[in-house]
Amino acid sequence: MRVVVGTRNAHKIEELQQILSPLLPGVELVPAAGDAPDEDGTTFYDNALIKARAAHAESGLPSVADDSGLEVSALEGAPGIHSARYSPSGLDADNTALVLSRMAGHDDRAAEFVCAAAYVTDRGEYVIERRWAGTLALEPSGGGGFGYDPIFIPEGRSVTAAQLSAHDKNDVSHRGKAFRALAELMATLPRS
Ligand code: ITT
Repeated sequence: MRVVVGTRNAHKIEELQQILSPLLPGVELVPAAGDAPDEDGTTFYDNALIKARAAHAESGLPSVADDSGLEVSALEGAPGIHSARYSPSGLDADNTALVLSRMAGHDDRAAEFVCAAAYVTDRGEYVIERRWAGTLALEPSGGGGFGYDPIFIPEGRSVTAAQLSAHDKNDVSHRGKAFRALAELMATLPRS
């Protein structure tokens, strides 16, 4: 069985391969073709469905997609669904620098990653959302992961997400938790 992955972010695709492959034996994950859809939803949930629906409509195959981002309490939930393009360049280093600069003067450094994982087939649509709590570091550290990982210190850890191994990150991350729950659900559904 082939399942299309409706994301263009290579880091996410790599994480999804690592998370889903052991749980879905016999399932081949293939990248979506065609143009990315407009993410004009107002929630992670809506945008994940928009991406999975577009991949399904284009391919005719069961499709998964991820919409995710970082919510910072002191910034009233920003960057949130705008995480990928928070700074004008949209580069990871610029996005993280902008978050850190907006945190100047704030004592509350609580933040959470959010991931909505969507699965769309001819028979139905499913979305599961999971979170990963932590705090913001004062400066970036670590070379693993992507996006805001270098400034995110997961709850219960003393290093940033970018200092965790890929395995350790997937074990506890928003994406790991959301897609493991989705894979459990997918395994119970008829394959169409
Ligand atoms: P697709 O829409 O093609 O999936 P994207 O990167 O634009 O790719 P999103 O709109 O879901 O995806 O934005 C996700 C952004 O949130 C991502 O670019 C990072 O900046 C941030 N992010 C999400 N998960 C993350 C993680 O595990 N570690 C660090 N940053 C993350």
